[in-house]
This record gives sequence, C-alpha cells and structure tokens, in this order.
Amino acid sequence: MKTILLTGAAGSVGSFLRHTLRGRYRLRLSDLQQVGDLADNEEFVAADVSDLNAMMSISEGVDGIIHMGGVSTENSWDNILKGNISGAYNLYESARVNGVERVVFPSSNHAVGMYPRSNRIAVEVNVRPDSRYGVSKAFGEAMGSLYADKYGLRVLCLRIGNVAEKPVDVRRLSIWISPRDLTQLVTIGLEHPELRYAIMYGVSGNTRSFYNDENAERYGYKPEDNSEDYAEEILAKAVAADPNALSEQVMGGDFAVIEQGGGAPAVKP
Ligand code: 15L
Repeated sequence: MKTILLTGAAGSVGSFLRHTLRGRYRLRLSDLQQVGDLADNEEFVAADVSDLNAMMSISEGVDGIIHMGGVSTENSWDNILKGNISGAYNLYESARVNGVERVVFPSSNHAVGMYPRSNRIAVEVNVRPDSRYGVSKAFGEAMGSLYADKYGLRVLCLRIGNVAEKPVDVRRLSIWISPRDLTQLVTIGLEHPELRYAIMYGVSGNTRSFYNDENAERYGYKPEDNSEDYAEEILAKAVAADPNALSEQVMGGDFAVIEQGGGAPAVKP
C-alpha cells in the first residue's frame, strides 16, 4: 500500500479526501491543528507548509503528496506569500529532495476567474486570475511544470471549482465538484501511469460548466455527478443579482471584486 501525505488534512476538502481515500492508501495527515479520530493506516504530524524544514520532514518516505495546505481563499498578500507562494515552493522542493514520485496540486478556478461566463474554457487558455489567491494558484501550476520538466516529478494540477456535498448557489452550478468526483481525479494524479504533468478542471460533469474538461477525460475521468440534479432547487431560492455586476459576469464571482489592500477593481471583462 502506498503512503500518501495529505497536507491541510483538517480543512474541509482535506477532510472529504481523508474519508474517501481511507483504506486505499496509508495516509500521513498534516495540518497546523491536530485532526481527530485517527483510523488504522492514518498518522498525524503537525506542520506549517510555509516552513521548508517542516515540509522536508513530513514528506520523507512518502510516494505522493496531496497538497491541500495553505490559504484557500483571497487573503492579505503576506498570508498568500507565506501559505501559497512559499508553501508551493516548499511542496515541490521537498518532493524533489525526498524523491517523492507524485504531487497533486490543488489549483483553483480562480487562476482563470476573470474569464467571462459566456466562454467555455479549456486548460490551454492563458491564466487570468481574479485575485492574489488566483495568482498564487497559477504560480503553483508553473512550479509544478518546472519540477515535472526538470526533475521528472509527476504532477497533476486540478483547477478545483467548489467542493461540497451539493452545489450551494447559481455560480456553483457551473463549478461544483462532488467529493467522489474529486477523489476520482486525485486518484488519477496518484496512479495514472502516463501522467507526467497535466492541468485539469476539478469539476463534476455539470451541464452548466464554464469549462471544457476534455483533458481530464483523456486520462479516463468519468464524473458521476452533475449539478443539474440540484438546479431547480438552487434557482428557486436564488436572490436576484445585477447581471451587469462584474461578479456576475466573470467565472470567479465575488473573488473578482474582493480587494485586500488595493482599490476597487477598474476593469470590465
Ligand atoms: C476556491 O478556490 C476556494 O478554495 C473555495 O473556498 C471556494 O471559495 C471556491 O474557490 C469557489 O470559487 O467557490
């Protein structure tokens, strides 16, 4: 059985994965805060992903890393820099030094969040981040590409939409991913024999998807869920929004208008 390091194990996505991957892998769970109820084949090691020495130590002896640690939403530059820029460097560098074979990097829909919703984008588009957080995810994708090309690390970058048991609002009907579909994609990252470096959208098979996920399908991804099953319920309770608002026009939604330390956004897509 392979040993996999799951950083950010106490967070919501980390918790979903911890349960769905249990039994398939020996899991080394890590986070700043302790996670409870350790099962057989699970161990916990506290670590800060922004600390290179800590990452070196927790990634020793593992076959793969699922990196859910770091900052998961827009934040101050200082926190993004530590958690996601240094955090991504520490991830790849510790994987290289420790001879880890595979990394699953959680990029985000916010790396391309400034694309207008009228588009349906594939992974080949230029990045178009909607936030400092989105920029940090584009950085993590670029670092993965570098380490794959230069050092032969096998890297899967998932531009994850919104992971939840079910979609929570109208925008999420286009970006939702169920825990089991995410698990399928993560498993491709950990197992697929031909994977060297790939970017995929981490979304379920949503009828209203903003994305063309053919790249995931090429690696065998067959989503089991579709947000359309919840569309009627979500649309019935949706609060009317100004269709001309930037947050309604671009894929990233509110992230496009959140400013942490800057002025109001100036551009329209
Ligand atoms: C993300 O990248 C965040 O990690 C998550 O918390 C959600 O906000 C999600 O995007 C989203 O766009 O809904």
